[in-house]
This record gives sequence, C-alpha cells and structure tokens, in this order.
Amino acid sequence: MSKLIDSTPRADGFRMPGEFEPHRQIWMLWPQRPDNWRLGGKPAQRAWVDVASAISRFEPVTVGVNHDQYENAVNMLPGSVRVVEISNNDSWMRDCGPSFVVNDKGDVRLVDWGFNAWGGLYDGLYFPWDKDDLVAQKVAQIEQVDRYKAPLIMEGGSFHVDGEGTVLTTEECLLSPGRNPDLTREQIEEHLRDYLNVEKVIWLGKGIDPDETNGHVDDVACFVRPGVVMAAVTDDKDDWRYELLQDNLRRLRETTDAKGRKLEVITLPMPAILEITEDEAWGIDSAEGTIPRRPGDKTAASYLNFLIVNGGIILPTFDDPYDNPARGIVAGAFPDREVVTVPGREIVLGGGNVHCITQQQPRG
Ligand code: KQY
Repeated sequence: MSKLIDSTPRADGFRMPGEFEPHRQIWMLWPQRPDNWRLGGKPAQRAWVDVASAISRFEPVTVGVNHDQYENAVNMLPGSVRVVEISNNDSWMRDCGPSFVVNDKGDVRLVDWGFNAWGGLYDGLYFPWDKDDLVAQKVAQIEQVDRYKAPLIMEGGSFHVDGEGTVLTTEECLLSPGRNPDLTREQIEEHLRDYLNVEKVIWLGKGIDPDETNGHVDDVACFVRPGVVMAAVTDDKDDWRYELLQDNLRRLRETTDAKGRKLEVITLPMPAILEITEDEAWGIDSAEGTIPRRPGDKTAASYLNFLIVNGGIILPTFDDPYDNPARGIVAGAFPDREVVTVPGREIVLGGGNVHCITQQQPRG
C-alpha cells in the first residue's frame, strides 16, 4: 500500500540522498510525442534503448510507457529492463517523476512535486500536462512507498542535493514567474528545507536553456560528492554562455555548504553550441501549444547532464572535440566508477539529456 502522508520529510527524519549514494534502480519514461521527438519518436526510442542498456550494466531500470507504445517498448528494450504502463505526456522522468527520500532505518518514501510542463500557461512547453503530473503518484503505487505531496511546482532537474544538508539550484528557474509566482524566495527556501531536509540553499544564477526549462541546474553544475561540485565552463568569451557560467563558478567558489565546508570545484568544458539542422527540424510535427523547433535553434547540449549510477557514469557525447577531454575529467572526478558514453544528440534535440530522462531510486 502507498499512503499519502500529511507531514514533511524533515519532520519525519527523511532526507534526499545524493545521486552518488547507492541506488535500487533507475526510472525512465518512453518517448513518443511527435511534436517533440522527430520522425514520430523513432530515433529517440533508439537513443532511450542505448541509455537504458548502458544503465542496466550497473543497476536495474524500469521504463514507464503509454498504452499504445507498450508492446513496442517491450520489444525494443533489452529483456533485463522492466516495462510498466504509466501514461504520460512526455518522457522527462527527472522532471515529472518523484524525488525519493530515505531515513536512517533504510525506509524509503517519495516527494511528489507539482508539475506544470516548465512554466504552465505562462511559458510552459506543452499543454496539457495532467498525465505527467500523476507519474510520481503512480511510481509510489508501483513501488508501494508512501508519498509526500509538496506545495511547490518544481522539477527534479532544477536541483541537486549533496545528501548532507545542501541543495544547489538556480534563481532563473526556481524564482521564474511560471512556477510559484505567489511564493517569495524565502518561502521557496522553506519548502526546500522541509521536503528535501536541507539546511543550506546554494543559489546559482542561470542555466543555459532559458526558453526550455528556465535554466535547470542539471546542465551547469552537480555534486560529485559532499564538498565537491562540478561546474560547466567555456573558454570562448564570444559564447553567450560564458558570463553566466563564470558567474555560477564565482558563486560556487565563494560559498560554503551546510557543513561549513568551502567547496572544491572541478570545471568541465561545454561542447560547442549544437544547433538543430533543417533535416532534424523537418521531422518534428508542429502542434498548437507546443514550442516549435526551427532549423538553427540552439540546443542545451552539456556534458554536465550525465547520470551517476552504481559503479558508473552515463555520459552523453556529441561528436565534439571536447568529448574526450570531458570524458577524462569526469573519469578523474569519479575514479571508482566506469564512464560509459552514449550519443547525446538525439536526446538534446528534444530539450535535455541523460540526466533529464532518468530518476534514481535510492537503495534505502
Ligand atoms: O529537463 C529537461 N531538460 C526537459 C526539457 C523538456 C523539453 C520539452 N520539449
């Protein structure tokens, strides 16, 4: 049975673990919507198979899928992947899915955030999003874990925790008018404290995709382990992202975490700005209420959008000269994990990457 708990993780002694802590499994959602994924989602489905196969080398994977794609997903995915029917509007499990929390006894519960497709009717990316908004509740039922409903519109890609009381996020996203316009910064911080059980909120400024997620942090910074963060940078002063990435770097170098530690910051280069080609844009259906994709549109390609799994890292690459240097830096930062690369272009055409399409469930 999964109960809705009328309390908060903080009050009950639950905390969200860092992504680098041991997992029970990874959750994903199967892509299919033709106004976001080109050619009816077929190339994206192949990319999902690559990602799910790479993860299953390290830990179990469950993929939620709409009724009409159930059989296809079962046939395309490796037999080791569990496929369950979860109706959804699109495939961003990081964002519409739950955030799991654990206590010292090993119990696991989850937090169900409000989801409004990255900005609702203000600047959201599609309408409706009602199926996505039920995904966390369905995961709770499937896993039989109790659920907290947070009074906050927020996506999993908009924050990272260190598991020791610190959360990293961006002002651009969490203070955006399309999410919680009635809440002050202080009230948002209070909710983060209560539902993630953290003491310290580190506010970065901006992310690299203002029109997509309003600047999710998971493209620009993450925790490697408590006290150590990785931050995306570019050397190219003509790149529009240069200044905002430098600003984030300054903030990280100047701050301390919940334990009072100064952060060690490892920098990771960005790939060159990756644009949608005419051919790629042609394959995407145009639909009212969905932001159009045009040739020349810039994507949010970033190596930082990798996923940490048990014993491994799943790193997107882009046929870019920085692919190998980035791989080397990530491998050096995580010496006990094997870095497995997957092609990231097809996923980023839809607006995110490996981290955005996955959600970890801690072992507890
Ligand atoms: O977390 C993400 N990067 C999701 C982006 C959603 C894009 C929808 N087209």
